[in-house]
Amino acid sequence: MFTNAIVRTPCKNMIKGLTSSTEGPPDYLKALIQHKIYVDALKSCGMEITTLPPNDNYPDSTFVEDAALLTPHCGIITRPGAHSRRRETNSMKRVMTDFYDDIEEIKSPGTVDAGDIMMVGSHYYIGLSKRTNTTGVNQVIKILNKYNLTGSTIALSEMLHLKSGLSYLENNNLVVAGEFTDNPEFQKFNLIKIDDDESYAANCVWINDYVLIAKVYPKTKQSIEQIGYETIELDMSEFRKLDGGLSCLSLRF
Ligand code: CIR
Repeated sequence: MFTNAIVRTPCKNMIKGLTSSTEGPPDYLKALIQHKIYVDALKSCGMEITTLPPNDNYPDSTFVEDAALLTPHCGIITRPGAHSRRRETNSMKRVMTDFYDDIEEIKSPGTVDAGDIMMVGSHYYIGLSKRTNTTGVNQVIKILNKYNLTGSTIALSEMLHLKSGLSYLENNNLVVAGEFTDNPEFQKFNLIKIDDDESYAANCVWINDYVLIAKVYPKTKQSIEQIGYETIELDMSEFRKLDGGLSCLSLRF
């Protein structure tokens, strides 16, 4: 059960955000509307929302998920792998003190984007990616262990982040796409396999038995509804242009 979410309103400079997409820059006004609808969806799932103000110094700062890992026992400030994103953590630190007594921090030369970290109960899968390095992974695992939590590493080579292709929907249900589909680590789960033509939809978000999914990916929607969840479809077109998905837009705890 999650009760809180932290989000950050997109800034005008989001049009300069990092991307591998060829779709062109996002439409800022459209992104603002999509973000508002996203926040309304979180509220409809019972979440209390803390909204951080837009910050034009950091074009990608609306993707708050990467700047921190919030566990039931401690908050961890990350050290994002992209230089342009590194100081997004400053304001995150301040807001986390409202919720956590224990705040830990990833230190140089470690880098971690928390989009690379997937929580499954008290275990955390940590992607070794272009953004998250081995030193960063080891620091995360050491911190988790201190709070009786565990972590393990998953290597990735194609996706931006671990959660670009994996979403845990509780009750042993795991949405999986692309390079993770045949990974032996995940075969113990009830796998909801996403076809390549819908792989963007693999980034979805379980919140209190609702699942937020991107619009319009009918096969994914049907598979998730078949296992008993109510889905809420959200238009993510402008965030997709920056390689961002649904989970990236909030920290849920
Ligand atoms: C970036 O490249 O860092 C942003 N444009 C997108 C970050 C997406 N975050 C995530 O998947 N957790």
